[in-house]
Amino acid sequence: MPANLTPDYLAAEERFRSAVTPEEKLEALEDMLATIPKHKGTEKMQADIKRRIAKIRQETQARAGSRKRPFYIMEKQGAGQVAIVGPPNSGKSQLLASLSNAEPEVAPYPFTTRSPLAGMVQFENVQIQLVDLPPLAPEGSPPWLMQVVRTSDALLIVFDLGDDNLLDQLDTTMALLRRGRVCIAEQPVEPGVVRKKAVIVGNKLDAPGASDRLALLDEAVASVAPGAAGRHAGGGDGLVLPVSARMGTGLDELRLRLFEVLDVIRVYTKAPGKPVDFSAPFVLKKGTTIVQAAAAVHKDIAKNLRYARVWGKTTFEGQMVQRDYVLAEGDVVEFHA
Ligand SMILES: Nc1nc2c(ncn2[C@@H]2O[C@H](COP(=O)(O)OP(=O)(O)OP(=O)(O)O)[C@@H](O)[C@H]2O)c(=O)[nH]1
Ligand SMILES: [Mg+2]
Repeated sequence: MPANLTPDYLAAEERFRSAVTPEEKLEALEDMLATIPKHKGTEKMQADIKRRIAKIRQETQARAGSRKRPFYIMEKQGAGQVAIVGPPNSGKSQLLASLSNAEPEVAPYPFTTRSPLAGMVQFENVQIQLVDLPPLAPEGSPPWLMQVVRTSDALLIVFDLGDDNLLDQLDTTMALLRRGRVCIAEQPVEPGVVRKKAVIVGNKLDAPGASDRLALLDEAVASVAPGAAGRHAGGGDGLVLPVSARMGTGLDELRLRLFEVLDVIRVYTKAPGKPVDFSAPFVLKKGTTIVQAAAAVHKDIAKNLRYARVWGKTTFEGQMVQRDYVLAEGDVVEFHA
């Protein structure tokens, strides 16, 4: 019996043949099943399509199962992921609570935090992900902690300005990071050691004696990790940023430094003759070129790109630039094919 296949069915079958991913195949097969004429002559074909659908479903489910991440791997979100590290009880969780909507447990004794918790921090028109972690301590930290530290984009190291053993905190933290094969200073790294940029804060600025201890910490950081914190645009002369997570002091400056430590730029795209939407930046790595930015928007834009116009602090209004032009923070780009 002739199957009398419809154009819709044939189109779906064509899509199935050119499908690459299991998802595409599944979608095409489902369309084939929906559009195939339902009569005796197509019964075998229908059964065949159903069998193939079942097989793909089974395979994708099996894959999803085996790819399940361990609990401590936090999916990156926003402009970048910053891991909060430091000695016990320094106020890491309080900082996350003060900067984001997350509600970590905060308590006046050490080793309160046992598993990671992520929260999003708003900085102007972007969000930065912070991950609160158990403390780095000589008594021991969970074996997965350094893995989270190593895969993060940058670190927020929190010390306790209310603690007389402040310099021990610093030495111990640096030693434990090194043992975990992470370095934060601008030293040449040995194989297997990853270098992380860090924002270093002295928390509990409201505690008695905190300012004196801040001066000590600043000096010590300058000698053990010069350049660790990098240069920053905001105020504050020292490497260590003083904050009070409890009182909210210094948190605006901290948001800025969290953005800076990620080494990213914000770029805005516009269509010719249209206004710019400044609320939705593309967040790109420093050093990104025009053609790389185009690829981040859509691969076809990059492929067909002839030139772009850029409005920014380092260009004149609407300057024509080539594909290899390196973008700057805040640039507005108009792609031309
Ligand atoms: N005075 C003062 N106390 C603070 C500040 N921030 C946090 N604390 C207190 O310090 C204690 C420890 O705070 P947590 O945020 O739990 O410290 P943590 O670093 O997360 O501790 P662990 O999870 O054990 O590593 C709590 O009693 C907080 O209330 C601050 O800015 N000023
Ligand atoms: Mg904590």
